[in-house]
Amino acid sequence: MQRRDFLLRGAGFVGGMAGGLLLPAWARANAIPVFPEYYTYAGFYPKIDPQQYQLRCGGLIGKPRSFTLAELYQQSVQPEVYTFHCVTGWTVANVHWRGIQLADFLTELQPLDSARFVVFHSADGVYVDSLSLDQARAPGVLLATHIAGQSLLRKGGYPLRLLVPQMYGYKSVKWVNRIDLTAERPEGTWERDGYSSNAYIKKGFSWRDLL
Ligand SMILES: Nc1nc2c(c(=O)[nH]1)N[C@H]1C(S)=C(S)[C@@H](COP(=O)(O)O)O[C@H]1N2
Ligand SMILES: [Mo]
Repeated sequence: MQRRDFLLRGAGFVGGMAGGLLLPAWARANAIPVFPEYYTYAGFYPKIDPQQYQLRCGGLIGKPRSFTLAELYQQSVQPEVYTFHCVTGWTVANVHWRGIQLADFLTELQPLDSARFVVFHSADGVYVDSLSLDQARAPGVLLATHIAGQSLLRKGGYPLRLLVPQMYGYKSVKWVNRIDLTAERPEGTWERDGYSSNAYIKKGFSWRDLL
């Protein structure tokens, strides 16, 4: 890690604690915010070699496709600022993301008429979640490659994570390496435990309401 990055990360933490008011805007935009937890349902943080990485896309699309990280970075231009909500109650305010608008990416994949769901698989080999095509095409849903202007952290899903800003964090699959279009919705990792597949964030809503 560069010394500058290190300082900025530290500054981001302090800035976050103080509601971001102590830091000039440039420093806030450049500091990777600290998330209270970096979850790994699989029990480890996949270490992905950017040279080897491929995003494989298949199922009910025109033809199977595969994208290198360089190809994805080229398309990753959409900036979005969102507050991130985990269903357990923690939030991280005003996170600066950059990524590929999922709606555009899906257009490129040419879903067949029979396709109704988009399924996201993690390189951890375990974590899975899905969106309906309508949910996937909503504005702001990203295949995120960058946070605060830098590549994602390894524990934060490097090199690619889904970001569904309208929904609780469990929908935002980290280390995405496969996207399939399907006619049926497979059960997601948390849905198996009883959580709703429609995880829209609501004010004054507790995680218990989703069960
Ligand atoms: N592959 C994978 N993706 C995941 C998870 C996980 O355990 N494994 N946890 C989810 C949950 S519950 C949340 S709240 C967010 C948290 O993002 P973070 O781990 O970067 O803080 O990631 C989501 N994506
Ligand atoms: Mo979560």
